[in-house]
Amino acid sequence: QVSLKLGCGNLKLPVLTQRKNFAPLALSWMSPSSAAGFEGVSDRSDLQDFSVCSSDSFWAAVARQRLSWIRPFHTVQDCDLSQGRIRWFEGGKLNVSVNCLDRHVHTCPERVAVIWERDEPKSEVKLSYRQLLEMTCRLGNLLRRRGVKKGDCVTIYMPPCPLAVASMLACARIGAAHNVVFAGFSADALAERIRDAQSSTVITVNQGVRGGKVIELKKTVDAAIQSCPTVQQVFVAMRTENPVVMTAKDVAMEEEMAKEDTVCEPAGMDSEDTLFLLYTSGSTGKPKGLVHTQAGYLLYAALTHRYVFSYHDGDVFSCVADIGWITGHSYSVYGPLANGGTTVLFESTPIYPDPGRYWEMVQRLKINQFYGAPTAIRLLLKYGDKWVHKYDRSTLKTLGSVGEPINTEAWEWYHRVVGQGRCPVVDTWWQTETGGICIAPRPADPDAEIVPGMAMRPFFGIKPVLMDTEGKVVTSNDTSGALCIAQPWPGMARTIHNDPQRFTETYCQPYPGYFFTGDGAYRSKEGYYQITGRLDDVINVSGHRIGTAEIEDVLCSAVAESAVIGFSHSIKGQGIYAFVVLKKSIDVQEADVTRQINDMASKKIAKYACPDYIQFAQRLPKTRSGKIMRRVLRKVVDSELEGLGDLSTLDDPEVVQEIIQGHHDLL
Ligand code: 6R9
Repeated sequence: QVSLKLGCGNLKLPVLTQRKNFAPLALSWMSPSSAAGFEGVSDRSDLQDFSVCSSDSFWAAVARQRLSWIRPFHTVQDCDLSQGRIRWFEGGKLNVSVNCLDRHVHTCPERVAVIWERDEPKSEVKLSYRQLLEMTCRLGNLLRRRGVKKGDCVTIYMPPCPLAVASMLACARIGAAHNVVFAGFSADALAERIRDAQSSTVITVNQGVRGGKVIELKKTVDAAIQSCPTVQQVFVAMRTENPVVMTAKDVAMEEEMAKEDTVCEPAGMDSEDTLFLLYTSGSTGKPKGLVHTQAGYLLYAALTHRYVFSYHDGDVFSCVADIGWITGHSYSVYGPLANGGTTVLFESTPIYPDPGRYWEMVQRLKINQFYGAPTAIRLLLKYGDKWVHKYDRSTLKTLGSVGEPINTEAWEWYHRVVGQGRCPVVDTWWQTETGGICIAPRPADPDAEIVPGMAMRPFFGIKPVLMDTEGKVVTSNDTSGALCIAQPWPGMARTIHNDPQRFTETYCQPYPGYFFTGDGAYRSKEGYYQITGRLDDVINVSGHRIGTAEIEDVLCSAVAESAVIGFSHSIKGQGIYAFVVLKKSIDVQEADVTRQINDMASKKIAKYACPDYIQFAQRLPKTRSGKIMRRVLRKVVDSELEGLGDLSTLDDPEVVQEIIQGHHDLL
């Protein structure tokens, strides 16, 4: 018996080899230069061209080579971006968990699949592919026994841990979709996502532990499901030793899993069946549940993981994002596991117990690729080089950055201090919508030039285009525009759950025939891309996307009127600045309203949604038709008073002076 200590919940895993053979596939690494015999392709740059110009041939070959199919696909793709129709590998059947687990258990059962870097330093837990498969199978059987069926959607509200990964894969095994909700979200935000996904099953832990603090996750689930009539059962795993009150709906997860068989028949899934929903913020108040499907998503996550980071067999890969975000899905779970890799799940924070945490972990776990967010790099930079120098980072080969633009100072520190000037820094641009990395310095050539702070080059099969204000494609270089992608790729989201029309309107209609990303970009003289930021009302706080309308929705009950904008913040990238107008009728103190706003933002959304500044104003600048002129507010906050622009449509230009004065008083 292997005793696997998962926090407190002890799960005994009998040492068994799998009894059934689920169509193993020897994973042959395609060498891009030999390029699987693509016609006319002799080097990596040819391969890039081929992948875009002969996209169907490229993706068909890669899909056959990289994925293990139960039944081969008959159609590579059937897409029409102008209609919002996106389908890949139709006719094909496969199981994602088999691709991530079983086939590696056949070739290397004892290879470490997951290293769980727990919040408590130096207490990591390692699981082999065999152990992770057994855990997944037990959970798959348990879910099945408790009535979860193919096509259901299970909500997972857990911090990064092996049981969270097993939960995702167990859903995939039995054909249920998962909906992972970031465990920092409030009960209200969780409830909204459970309701929209119509989940009847939720998986959580008794308590989370982060930065030495205990977080009451089960209590949050209890509060959330009060307003979720669909929820019938809650699986509770034990992360700490503290017992929690169990209700009639609750299932003690480890105890029940221990009763299950370690073999679980995988469901044969169609390529286009849903693999997961993941909610993200848009420019309206309502988060959107983006839908990702089986084959195309997995293939794209695997291929990008392999090539962008130059991941090789035996490397230890560490993506420190939470599994509640797309980065955690694609690069902590699906990409590395599909490639038979070893992935680190990071439960802690960059400064717990001290600002050396990442690098001490790199030394102890011998990490080869480290993938993190600019906000953390900027924070660590402020603590100084000594925290980095203390630890041996000689195992590091590639450093990655994701989630927001990385400024040159942070890029150079990451490169020079963390990577000792010898590890390439790959700034990777992508989104929840794109499923995997779309623009990054080194998809094709591992020795290609990298310009600091630039995402640089499109990945295989990706054709970025910039659009001008008239909606025409900009063909020249050294210009900026709205970033679109000209042809479909397998990893892209298929639709928005419950709202296909919003998908088409948001992504497909602004530039018909193209996928609109919502970001602006600059293309340099050399043809390299740099992302300049969102073009819509979405702001990016420490790499967390949040719609200004979402925050305004929360504020509206406390104040008469509000306008929320993003501003440049030295650590967080962007901060939240709220202009509010108090209700006239009641006598309230500004300090009370401030407290109320912060309470509500963290209660209704999450802590990171609390404004950094709240400016109380008598009124807001509006057009004569009553629209708030956010452009003016942004300029005031950015101290660009010369560039206020045309104020002739303002209802009362006086108001601008009041706003400027109020801003000065606040700072
Ligand atoms: C993966 C992820 C997506 C938005 C995206 C953009 C910003 C992400 C970036 C970047 C500049 C990068 N973004 N990576 N901006 N450089 N390397 O973060 O997904 O949470 O959906 O956010 O984040 O604005 O549109 P998601």
